[in-house]
Amino acid sequence: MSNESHHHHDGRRVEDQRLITGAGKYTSDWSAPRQLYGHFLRADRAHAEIVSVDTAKAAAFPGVKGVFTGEDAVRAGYVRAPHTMGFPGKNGMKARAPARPVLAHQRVRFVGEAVALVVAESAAVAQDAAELIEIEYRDLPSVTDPEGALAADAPQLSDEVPGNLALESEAGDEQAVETAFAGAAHITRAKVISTRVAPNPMEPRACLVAYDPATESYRIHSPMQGVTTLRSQLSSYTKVPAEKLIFEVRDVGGGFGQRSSAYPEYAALMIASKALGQPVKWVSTRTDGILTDTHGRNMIAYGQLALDNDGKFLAMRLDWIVDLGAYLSPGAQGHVRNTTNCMTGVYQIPALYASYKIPITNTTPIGAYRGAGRPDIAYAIESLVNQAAAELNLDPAELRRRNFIPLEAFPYTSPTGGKYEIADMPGVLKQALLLADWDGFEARRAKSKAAGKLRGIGISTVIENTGAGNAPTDEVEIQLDGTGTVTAFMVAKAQGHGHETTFGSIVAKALQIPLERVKIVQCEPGTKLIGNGTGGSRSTIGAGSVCHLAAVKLIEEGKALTALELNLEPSQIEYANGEFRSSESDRVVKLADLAKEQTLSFMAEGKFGSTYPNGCHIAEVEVDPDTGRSEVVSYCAVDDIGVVINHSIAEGQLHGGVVQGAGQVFGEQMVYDSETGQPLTASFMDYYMPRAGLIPGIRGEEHATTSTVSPLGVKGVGESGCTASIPVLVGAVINAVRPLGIRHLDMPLTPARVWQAISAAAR
Ligand code: MCN
Repeated sequence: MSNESHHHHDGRRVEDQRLITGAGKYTSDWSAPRQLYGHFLRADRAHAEIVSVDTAKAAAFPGVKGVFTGEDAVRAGYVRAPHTMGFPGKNGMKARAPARPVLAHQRVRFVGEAVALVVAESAAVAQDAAELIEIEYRDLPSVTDPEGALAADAPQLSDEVPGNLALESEAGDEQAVETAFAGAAHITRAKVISTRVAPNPMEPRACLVAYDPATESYRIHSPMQGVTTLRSQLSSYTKVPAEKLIFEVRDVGGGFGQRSSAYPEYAALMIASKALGQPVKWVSTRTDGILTDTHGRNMIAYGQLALDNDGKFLAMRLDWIVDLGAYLSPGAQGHVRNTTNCMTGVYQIPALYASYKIPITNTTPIGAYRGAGRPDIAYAIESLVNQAAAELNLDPAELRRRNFIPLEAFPYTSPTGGKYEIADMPGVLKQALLLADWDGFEARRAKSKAAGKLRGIGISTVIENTGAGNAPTDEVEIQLDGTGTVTAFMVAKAQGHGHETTFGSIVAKALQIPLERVKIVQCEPGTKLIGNGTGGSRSTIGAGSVCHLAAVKLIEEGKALTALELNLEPSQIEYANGEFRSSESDRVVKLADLAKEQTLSFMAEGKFGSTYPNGCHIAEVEVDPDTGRSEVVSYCAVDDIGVVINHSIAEGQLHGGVVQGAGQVFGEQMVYDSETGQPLTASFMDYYMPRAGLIPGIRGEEHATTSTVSPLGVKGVGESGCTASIPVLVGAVINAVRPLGIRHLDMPLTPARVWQAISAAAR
């Protein structure tokens, strides 16, 4: 986002010196006196009855302190995973969730499910001993494909979930859509699949639990995205009161949605630490993580878009199949609900209807993953729009222009109840077309062709909801001490987002003091504060805004204290640059003076609704017809993220999101063998990760409209890149090969897949 305001006031990320010099403290950097080490034995099959588990040899192995199984989990009552599927079902249906003991009991339902926990003096001993556990399984047929799971003859995962259907739901007005389709001049149809991906944050999942019998409390170190939700989920899983679960976390190496959930491993470690009277630490391997960190996406949409003779959208219908994996994860709902919120995209579509079939399968449970449903709905709509433009031989930019929600229609309530604040789509589009030199594309295509390459251009115009969390409120406490240092406490949790810089600068700006005098502390152990976790790109709207409110409160209360001291009225006191003064007095009261007797505390809270960041991305690719390899040769992004706190951090967030989307487009995918249910991509040997060179320098610009949702005027940015980049990159590749007669390609657009499509088209 290189506009002029970009260069002067950003400053470096204050956390980076620590994070890039190895001075960060991640979960496995914590150790507790007398700590033991855990290793989880995991199911090596997708679906089976557990006939027997014999732990005798493992328990007798030198150095082993304890072996725990599903029996222990059932005895502890840790059997009902919390889930959020409160999404209203069709005809009053409620979500059906299979029980999930924290260690598998009687049945395993996916490869990787934890069956036993071995605790020993070292991690290596625990791992060796786990090999001695003898489990007799009776194999059951498995199903890993969500459409297959809904078939009448599909293997059944759970008596509690008849037909493997966890929930059936709908949104919008089916009748209105049918009427509109009956009168339409043209109907575009497409099956759009948002593939299953593994989140793969840099820091592997890990957990250290120390039980304290004196207070019956558990001290827990684990990578997380915020304490409030995680603590209440773990409490509901274990029935241990939330105040007895004390989290202590310093740095977190990436999250992407996956860290917001309570995992069964954490609860199993609680059982072990309590039983053995010693702390127990577990660090996952990369393969553990790929198998058991909640996966993302895996949504299939059968989409239909009806248009009139002028290319105006009349109606859209989406029939979704949304896989949840073997169990309902705590984060199961978010991505389903988000597809309804932004179901119109940026377009005026008078009639909308979506149906949802939400099955369980013999696969890793699914949770929120960067964008959580918003990339999926954007991909579905944008694919339909691009395909409609191609079928009608219209410029896809022009088709969009005809159908945008006009500026004067904001605030806009979508047919499914999304309340869009403001988005200047015609303006965003115009700016992006110029930036990308849209009109010069045919000349560039001809040039590529002369060099033997197929050039394609893609465009996406997207909007998404950010903000509005589940916590009742976001609280921030600011403490002012006798050195004049201001410390802001909150329960959002950065995982690489630069909150120490951005939230620090929000406080510093409000107080007109240097950033060096502000400290940001997130999720202090035992904190009483509540608030939303860092997810849904809501931290700046929520915790960030409340940082501002708390600083304003400090100024107001500081004026009252100064007035007392100077024998004046608060209205006679002015504040600037860390100093209180009055025209009635020649004394100056500094921030440090206020707190010289004792540290002062200022509390603020706020609850904010959704903001709607939006943007237009345009990318160009060159496809090599001989190898099927796509190279991204240009990437332009014009985004409206409201007021920007720190331009280089916002730009970094956008880049990260774009490349994460590109990873899904070009290679990332969790693949299961349909016969055996075995995952085929459970290590980096087989699971593709995007590299830095995948996307060339992104040319970005801002097109800001100020949000009125929060006092800062900001909109979220943490996920926007992902939402926009998936449709734009897929669209660009399809555009490149369309002259060969190829109309559709499914992700991932690996060289092999594209080459096969090109070869088939040539026959
Ligand atoms: N920001 C800004 N101006 C704005 C909006 C944001 O300067 N108008 C800054 C913020 O102050 C913050 C960063 O940009 O430092 C992201 O802010 P925001 O959009 O509020 O999002 P969150 O902080 O709530 O982050 C969550 C979001 C999500 S949901 C995922 S998933 C994701 C993402 O952030 N996971 C990430 N970005 C990630 N970045 C890193 N490094 N690691 C992850 O796991």
